[in-house]
Amino acid sequence: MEIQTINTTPFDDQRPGTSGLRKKVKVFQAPHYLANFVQSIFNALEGYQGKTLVVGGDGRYYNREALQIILKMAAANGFGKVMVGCGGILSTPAASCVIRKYKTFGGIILSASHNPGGPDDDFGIKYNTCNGGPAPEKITEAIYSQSREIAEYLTMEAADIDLDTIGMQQLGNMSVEIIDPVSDYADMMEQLFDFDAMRALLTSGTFTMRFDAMNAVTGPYAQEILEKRLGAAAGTVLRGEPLADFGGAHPDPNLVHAKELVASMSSNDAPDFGAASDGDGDRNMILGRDFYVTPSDSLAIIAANAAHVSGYAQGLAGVARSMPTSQAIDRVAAALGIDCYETPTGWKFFGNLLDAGKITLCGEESFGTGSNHVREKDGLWAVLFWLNILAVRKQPVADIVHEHWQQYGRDVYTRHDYEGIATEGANALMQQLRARTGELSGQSFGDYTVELADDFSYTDAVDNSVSSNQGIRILFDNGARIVYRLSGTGTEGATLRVYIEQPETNPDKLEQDPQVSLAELIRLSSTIAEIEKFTGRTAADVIT
Ligand code: G16
Repeated sequence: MEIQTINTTPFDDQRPGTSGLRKKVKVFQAPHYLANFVQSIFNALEGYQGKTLVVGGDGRYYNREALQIILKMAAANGFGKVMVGCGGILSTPAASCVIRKYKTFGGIILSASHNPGGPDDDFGIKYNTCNGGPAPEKITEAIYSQSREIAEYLTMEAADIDLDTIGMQQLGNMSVEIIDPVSDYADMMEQLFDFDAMRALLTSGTFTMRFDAMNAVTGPYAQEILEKRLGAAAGTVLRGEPLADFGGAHPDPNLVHAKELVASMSSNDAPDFGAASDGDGDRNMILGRDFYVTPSDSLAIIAANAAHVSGYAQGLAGVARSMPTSQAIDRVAAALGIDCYETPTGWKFFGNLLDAGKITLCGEESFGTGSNHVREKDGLWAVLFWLNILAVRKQPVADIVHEHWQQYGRDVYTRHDYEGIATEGANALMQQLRARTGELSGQSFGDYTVELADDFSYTDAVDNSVSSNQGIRILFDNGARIVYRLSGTGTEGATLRVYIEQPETNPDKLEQDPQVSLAELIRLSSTIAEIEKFTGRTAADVIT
């Protein structure tokens, strides 16, 4: 098997976004496109000769072809071994778990997360470092600069690896180990949670749950853990087989894209607990009977109830949330007397805080929750955390949330997304807002007076690195906030995200629909940023 040097020229659009490089499948299929990026990853790294790499993906269209390309390139570049999930499958949190458990050099995860899959839809690739987490900005920027000057890449002429048989194979001097993608992860969950109590609840005959795997990667993990190890009734896991195109569905666990599950939670025979996960298994949505738990509330409630869960009962070192995530977790941290960090959007910003032991739990409004058990957000972990709380507290989901609001107050919250808007208009909107932050401070809009408006900048509490331009914040003197940022995960045009939040402590108003409670702020969010003028849109496409 001979190593081949292939001449190539740079592509100018390979800067990783919020979470790796995401493009249409057809872009990745263009000659040299994927190989250029993979070689750029390797060129940005040092000291991997003879070391082990983990590779796997969410099973979406082009996953297998991409894996074969990466395996040959890893062999030609001198890796000693690659561990691959059987069938090319590894959920994002499971990949993080395997990287950490086997102390590998790093890993490559193939996924475009919650974006649709199929020949005309999205694909993605990202590099994770030896801590199991997404590469920090200094590495993603180094990969990008390599991609701008790449002139050749290394590969190997060899037969394809059999991805479907567990065991060892050889590719040149590199060994390839096909591993069970589920068992290491499932074993870890068994260490963190009280499986006996959860099994007792699920087999009690008085409690039912439904988990929607959305035809995506979490199906086999949920079947093993919920149905096999915890004894949940067969059929508890819906849409459990990972499909290359997610069955034509959009694997994003929110009220819009998991609508069958949401509808079933309001039916006469609704289960007690409902949950869903996304394309690559790192996001989660939590539902009770006729009740939706916002991701921001879910994070706060998990933190407030950590003492009930054996893996976390020893106490929390601290917590963190991304800037646009609601301040519900801040209230819990204050009550517990622990630090609460505010980071930019992107799981990579939690890595240093977790590694340094400054935080135990962290989460984002974008349906991401996690802990120091891995270095990715973890959908099934969040679902199991809730199940553990339900097994101990023996109350309905809605009651647990209502009691939480009574105790801590509620941060009424909504996110309005304007999708697929023209990039120029989106950039112009952000630029004018940025330019006006100074003049906005002190201005009043009806009952709302701006205390501070700025473009969020973050200084890492561990390595002091600074990340600027992370979103426009408008903070009002009554604790309300409006935040504007452009998504860094889309593949078509731009998506403007507007995050709207207001604290509520009046017991009579705690239960109100957020779209009603926040009506005035929602209106202000549109007029202050002149959304219609810059985007032509009068209403958001997705409201969560
Ligand atoms: C990724 C990141 C998250 C981020 C989310 C949304 O999630 O890992 O940290 O919150 O994107 O980012 P944006 O608002 O820029 O679209 P995932 O699940 O897509 O990998």
